[in-house]
Amino acid sequence: SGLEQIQALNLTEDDLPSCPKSSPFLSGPLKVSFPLHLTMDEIAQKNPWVQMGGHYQPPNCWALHHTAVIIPYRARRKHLYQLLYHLHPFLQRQQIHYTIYVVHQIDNNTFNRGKLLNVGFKEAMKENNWQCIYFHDVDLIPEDDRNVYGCSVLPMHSAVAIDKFQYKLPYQTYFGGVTALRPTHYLKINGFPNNYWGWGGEDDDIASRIFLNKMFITRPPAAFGRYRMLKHGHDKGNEVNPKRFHLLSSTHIRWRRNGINTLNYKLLSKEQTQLYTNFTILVWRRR
Ligand code: UDH
Repeated sequence: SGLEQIQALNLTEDDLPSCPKSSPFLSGPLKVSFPLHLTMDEIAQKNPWVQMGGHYQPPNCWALHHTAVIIPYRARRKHLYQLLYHLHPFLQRQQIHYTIYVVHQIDNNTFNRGKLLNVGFKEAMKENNWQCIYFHDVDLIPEDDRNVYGCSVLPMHSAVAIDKFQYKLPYQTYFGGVTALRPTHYLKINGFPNNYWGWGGEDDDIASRIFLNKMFITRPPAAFGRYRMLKHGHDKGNEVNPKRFHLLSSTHIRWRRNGINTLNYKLLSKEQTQLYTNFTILVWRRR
């Protein structure tokens, strides 16, 4: 294949023309459906250009975007398969260079989305000098491929219009679901907070961190930033966090000493599967 040829030749930025600003393969609005009984093999067969570990690079041009997609995960296998099934073709049509990383919290502690995203950032940056980090919930399926997964100079909130919220922003400063930052900006705000256990608040905390650092967020046009949310009930171990409002009231005091600079976890394993790189981790929780 073209990709193998390029790898064999070890081509670099100097050997390939840049990809065009707008990919000729975009289709715009997508008809999103959810096939039953998906398997990894089936999805892999549909994406022969994706390499082990969930890695892809356009074969004929040098990508304009180098993006790590990080998915916080526990016990949502069906959602993960649906997301991989939709996201791989979506990203390939955008002609970007990317890898999909899944950060799996395997312990029985309360779920901690912020911490998992910090782990994803740290581990992904060890693998490659990514220029853009996408933080992507497992249950959000994009509906328009003009929503390009690359970073601009501003932190990006991509999940602008979700069906569950009648395709409207639930509130103006909402920064949840699918967001992206350049590593320099992520480090400047000290990443996500590590101490939001259970559902809610960590997305508002990172929004505060951005504003406290005098940055602004940007969004794609609502027609592009459309998503369908996969249905799910209440997850065991991700109960609504009653402390979230209290924590949010002191973000301005805590953000410098709670984040990527105070992250602790244990990486149990790293596996390359056909469609993603998996980090299995234990989070620590002080009692
Ligand atoms: N997640 C898991 N497993 C869990 C919990 C969360 O993988 O057990 C991940 C997953 O990527 C998910 C994300 O964390 O998409 C966010 O969690 P969520 O889907 O529960 O949050 P969201 O705000 O849910 O998207 C909206 C409806 C949930 C109602 C429960 C609280 N009112």
